[in-house]
Amino acid sequence: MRIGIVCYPTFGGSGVVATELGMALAEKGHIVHFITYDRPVRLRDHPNVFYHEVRVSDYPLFDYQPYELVLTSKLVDVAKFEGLDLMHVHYAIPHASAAWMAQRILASQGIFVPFVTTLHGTDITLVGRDPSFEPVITFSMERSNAVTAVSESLKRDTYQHFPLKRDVVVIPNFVCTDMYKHTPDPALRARYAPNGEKLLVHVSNFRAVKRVEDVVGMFRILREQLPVKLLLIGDGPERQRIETMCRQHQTCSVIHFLGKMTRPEEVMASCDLFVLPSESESFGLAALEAMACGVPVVSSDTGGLPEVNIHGVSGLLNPVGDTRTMAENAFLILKDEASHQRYRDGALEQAKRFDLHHILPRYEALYEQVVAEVKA
Ligand code: GMT
Repeated sequence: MRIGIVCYPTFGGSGVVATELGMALAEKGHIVHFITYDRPVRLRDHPNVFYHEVRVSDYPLFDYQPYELVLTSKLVDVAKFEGLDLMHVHYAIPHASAAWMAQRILASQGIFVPFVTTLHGTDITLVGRDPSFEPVITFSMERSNAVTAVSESLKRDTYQHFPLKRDVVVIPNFVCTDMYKHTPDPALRARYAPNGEKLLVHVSNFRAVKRVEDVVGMFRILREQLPVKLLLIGDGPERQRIETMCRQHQTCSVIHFLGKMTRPEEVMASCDLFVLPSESESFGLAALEAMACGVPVVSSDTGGLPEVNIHGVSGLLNPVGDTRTMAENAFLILKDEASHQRYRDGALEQAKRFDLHHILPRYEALYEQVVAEVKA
């Protein structure tokens, strides 16, 4: 198949999922065209992968550049000249409405290209709930040839927040377990945990919804009981505040900010516990990636996280904001080797359920169904 993929090319989970999906499809012989405003961070060179940049003009009349229109034109162009069978847009805003517009323009020229919309979370639970977006999102979801959500929880949220009548198919996020292994790097451990401390890790875009202050909060409580260090990976609006907080607490020698990394799993694979205390999380891809490295997870009990992190198996779930319980649960996991190993094994087993090889055929089957429906 010839598939056009639209996503946000940044470090967010939706862009990672879209890119890894495209790479896996290319590996299976599909031709994949990425249509994005920048090269997706996880995109690798492959003979079946092509990248088309959406270049928004900086005409001085525009206070706000019309990204959606430029994307629409690009979609029309790529669909027409590369002979796309299907467009797959990740994140509803504004990708689903751009795809619908492109579809209508193509149809006016006698070309019919279906599109699949994948909902990732904040497009529904945060940004999408803004009433100024609601009519467009509802409309473009209704007009998508298929809509998928990355968890049962996100599917429920979608029906709760939008007056949607159509089906939403759940296809969970995935991880390539061949790429993620528990392979501790002795040099990294020597650098950050020279005295055999347990290494805690958190990866996010440091937005308020991630509650990074709770990672630091639970870490400070846990530190009273256990020799631990903390690695914070990623960057975003909250980073400065968190860094200032750590300086005030004089914890700079035990908390390390590593910034944005293209391959965080290389660090995670050397860590002992992943912490994800988010306010809301439709899935929690970073937690799944940690689990695939054999790293148990202490997370909040919110959104899609209980579908990914199984309480008592791959890690432990906690009420949002309850840093004391998070610290107690982290202690339960790390307190002795037997317990830690049991959770490590549980994390690996649970990650295998989301292996790429199980999930990819579900997308392929959906694509085939959608293409067959429009041909019928
Ligand atoms: O978490 C973010 O802030 C980024 C956001 C995105 O759109 O990239 O992530 C969402 O999509 C990910 C991939 O499907 C999910 O794993 C995240 O849970 C989801 N984030 C939220 O729901 C807050």
